[in-house]
Amino acid sequence: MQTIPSPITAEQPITAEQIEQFHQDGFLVVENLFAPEQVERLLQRFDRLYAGEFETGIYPDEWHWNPYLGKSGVAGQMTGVWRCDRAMATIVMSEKAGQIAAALEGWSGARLLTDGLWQKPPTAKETTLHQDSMYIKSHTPTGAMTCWVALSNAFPGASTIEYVPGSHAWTVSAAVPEFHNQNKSYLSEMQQAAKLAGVEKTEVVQMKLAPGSCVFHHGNIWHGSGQNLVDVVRRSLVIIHVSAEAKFQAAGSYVQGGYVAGKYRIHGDDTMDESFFPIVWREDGYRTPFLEAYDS
Ligand SMILES: O=C(O)CCC(=O)C(=O)O
Repeated sequence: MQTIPSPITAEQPITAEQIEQFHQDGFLVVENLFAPEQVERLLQRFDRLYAGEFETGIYPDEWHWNPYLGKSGVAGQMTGVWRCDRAMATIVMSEKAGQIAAALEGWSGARLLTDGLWQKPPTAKETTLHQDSMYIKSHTPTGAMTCWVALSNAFPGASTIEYVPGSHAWTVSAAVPEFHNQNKSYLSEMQQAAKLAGVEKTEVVQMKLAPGSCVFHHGNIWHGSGQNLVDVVRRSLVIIHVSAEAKFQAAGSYVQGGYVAGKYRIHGDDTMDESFFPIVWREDGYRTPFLEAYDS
C-alpha cells in the first residue's frame, strides 16, 4: 500500500507510481488530506446533523438512523450533507480532493456527484461489501471515484473501511439486496462476484487511518466495513466525484441506477447542472463560481 505526503503540490498532486498503484489495487491511501482543525470543525457539526439541525434548512437526500427513532448500535448514513451545512460543504468541495480524483482517473476535471456522512457506533453491524458503481449509473462517460475520509481513528476491528484489492477489474454486479442489516455474511455477494470473475481466493484488507487521512477508491472496487467491535464510534465522510465532462445519459430515456443523482435531472436535458453537481477542480483552472462562498 502506498501513501503520499502532504501537502501535495498544485502542479503534481500524485506521482506516476501512485497512479499505477491505484490502477493495480483499486484504491490509494492519502495521509492527512484534511488538517486536524478541519476535522474538528466537522465533528462539531456531526451530532447536530444527526439530531436534525440542518444549518441551511435543507434536508439530506438520504438519512438512515436518527437518535429519536433509530435503534441503538445501528449504523447511520446521511447523503447530500453539503447542502445541509456550510462547514460540511467547505470540506466536501475540496479542490485538492477533486484534483487527486481527476489525476487518478485521467479526467480533465472532477465534478462532485454526492457525499455521505457515516457513523458506526459500538456493536454496529457490518456494511455489506458492494461496488459504488452499482448505484451510480446514470451519467456518461461512466466512472466514479470515492474519497473515504476518516473522521475518527479507523483501524481493524473498529468497522474501518475494507477492500478487496484488484476487484475493480470485475464486472459491475446488481445492487446488493441488504446494505446495512444483512441476515447473511456481509461478504457473500462479493464472494459470488469473485467466482464469476474466476477468482478462487479473495483477500479483504482493513485500512488503518488517522482522522483527516483518506482512501481514494475506484467506483467498481468491492468494499464495505466489518462489525464495530470496539467501544468507540467510527465516523467518516465520503466524497464522490465523476468526470467534469459527465452528462446524464441520453435525455428522455429511462435510466436505472440514478439513485441520488437522478433526482437532480432536469426533464429533457442531459446537463448535470453545476448548482447540484459543481466542478470542484478542472485543469484549465475553472471551478464552479458559487463555490467561492465556501472557500475559507
Ligand atoms: O463506511 C462504510 O462502512 C462504507 C462506506 C461506503 O460504502 C462508501 O464509502 O462507498
